[in-house]
Amino acid sequence: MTARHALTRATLAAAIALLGSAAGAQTVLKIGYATTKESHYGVGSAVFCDEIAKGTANRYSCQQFPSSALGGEREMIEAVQLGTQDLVNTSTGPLGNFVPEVKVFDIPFLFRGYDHARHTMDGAIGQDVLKALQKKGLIGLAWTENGFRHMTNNKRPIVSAADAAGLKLRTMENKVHMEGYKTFGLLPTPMAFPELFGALQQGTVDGQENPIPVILASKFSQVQKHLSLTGHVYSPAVIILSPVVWGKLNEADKKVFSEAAVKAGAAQRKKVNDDEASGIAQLRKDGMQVVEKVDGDSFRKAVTPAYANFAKEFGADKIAAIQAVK
Ligand code: EAX
Repeated sequence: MTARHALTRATLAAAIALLGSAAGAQTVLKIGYATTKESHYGVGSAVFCDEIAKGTANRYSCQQFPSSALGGEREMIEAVQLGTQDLVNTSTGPLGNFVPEVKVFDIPFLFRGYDHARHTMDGAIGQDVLKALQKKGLIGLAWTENGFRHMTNNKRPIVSAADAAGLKLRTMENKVHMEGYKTFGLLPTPMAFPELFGALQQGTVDGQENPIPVILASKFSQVQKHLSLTGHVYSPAVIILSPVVWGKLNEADKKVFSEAAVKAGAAQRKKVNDDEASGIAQLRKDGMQVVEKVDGDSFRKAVTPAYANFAKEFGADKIAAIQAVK
């Protein structure tokens, strides 16, 4: 391309953009998530929305739908795939049903802690899986975060796996979790998140498991007595864009959207850190009895036999590669 051509093209693009904004060509994208606007999902989504508005001179902005207003996470992912919803900031809980590559991250006790999990998601392994969403008609813009999951229940304090045994526990619609939790002796009951508070209130299930930010934002302290810091599995989250919207973006806009999602992920992780730091005290204040010193080895020992199946499903080499991330 000659310099003159490049210039003409740039001028043309600017003219079209100007024409667009002059004509008020503003696109308001719907973004949904499970928890409140003040929660980690809300914090991350707000950053994403600010960044795309800034980066596209307000040609794109968002309308936020917190607190599962657009439905459960599985429903929202489906809607984004169909293009009837533009964006979702969702946990990977139900995502493995759409994109099997995601499921490996749902193995209990796979990650040693936040650094390990975040390095894995940000590194080659995590980024490859993010790209795999495209094959299923989902645009994974960036990993955000839900956090390490802890158990709550109304029956007894859980210190070791023996205490967990026999409890009816709501799980996400996630086969890997369910298989893992069965090894703890739990009775996993899959249920969409919007039904969970009521189910806990009515005693349909004894307990549930979620990261501290979700337990706080959803006020589970009102319906659950015991919290145990089991940290038994990492719960990644991701901002997914509809391929319908993605197809309309020019290259510069695509870059703006992708970078906005990365910034959203950083802000969401920071909120998870903050909630982890201050949340336990808050939940105690709200009346929960908290077991901080959990016998993690009893859970790890229980789940070890299931790793043979996980290796068959995902490849022992894949699991080892994740474990080897520093
Ligand atoms: O993503 O369903 C769940 O328990 C999730 O952790 C929650 O919807 C937040």
